[in-house]
Amino acid sequence: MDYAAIELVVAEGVAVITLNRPEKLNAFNALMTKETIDALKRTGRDHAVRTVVITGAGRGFSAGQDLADVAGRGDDFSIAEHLRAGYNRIVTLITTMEKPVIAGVNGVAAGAGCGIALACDLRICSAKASFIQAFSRVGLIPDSGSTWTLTRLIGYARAYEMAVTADRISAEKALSWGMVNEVVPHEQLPEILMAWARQLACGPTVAYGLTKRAMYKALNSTLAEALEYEAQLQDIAGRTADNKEGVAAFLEKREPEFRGE
Ligand code: T3D
Repeated sequence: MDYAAIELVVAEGVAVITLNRPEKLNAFNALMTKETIDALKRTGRDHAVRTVVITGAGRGFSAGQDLADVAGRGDDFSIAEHLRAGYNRIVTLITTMEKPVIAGVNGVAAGAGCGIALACDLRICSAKASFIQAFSRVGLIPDSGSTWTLTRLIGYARAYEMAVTADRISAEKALSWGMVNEVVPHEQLPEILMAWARQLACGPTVAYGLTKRAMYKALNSTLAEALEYEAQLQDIAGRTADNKEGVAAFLEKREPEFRGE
């Protein structure tokens, strides 16, 4: 589709958003931020899209904020507004999209690039992938939701260690820490990533979306609140065509054919 700093390809129920500034390790400039927001809105609205993949062109996933742009800012530049209008919207679009979003981490994910990978529902990684909370190297604190996602994924001590050391965490260590779902040989990443995406795109999309909504709410709920919210959302899931199809398929001893409805 019509983008310059990203690519968006939709096929077989899967939208692939490729961050596409490989010469800068897909660092985010204003255009890439704007286009990523647009692509996430578009794919979120498109009922034909049942899974979204975010990956990077070349040898990186994303090196975060383009630091060349930072150097050119005036004194009146508001970083808070920059975050609200950019990374915060990207992270919110990913985490509230009621369909699975998979990060295909093909290489280094640093700074806001790391935050965006962590905001996705699943992370499928190349063995060459790595994660760097690079912010403190440039005198900043973690942003793009990293203070929230990373502390929940790996716990405070490891999250704080990553933040203050800005050390590179290998894909294997990320797997052992519970930051990522699978690490695969580098050459096989595109194939395995798309196998995950196509499988999820054939699933009960409404239930997948409601699961995401329920789990996010549960992260800040009491058990009693989570039980009640599950009941409310199950009421919605239980009225979908995919629920009827799943039950029928079980009783007829066949594979279900979910349509995402
Ligand atoms: O102020 C605000 O906007 C607040 C928001 C902050 C959000 C953030 O993301 S802050 C953190 C910003 N990111 C970083 O600090 C990471 C900077 N990059 C690196 O530390 C290294 O590039 C990596 C460790 C990620 C990878 O290292 P390496 O050795 O594999 O690659 P490289 O040679 O450093 O980079 C390759 C090219 O990409 C190079 O360009 P060149 O010299 O070949 O023309 C390099 O300058 C460029 N590049 C990499 N990261 C960025 C970048 N250019 C601009 N901005 C970058 N972030």
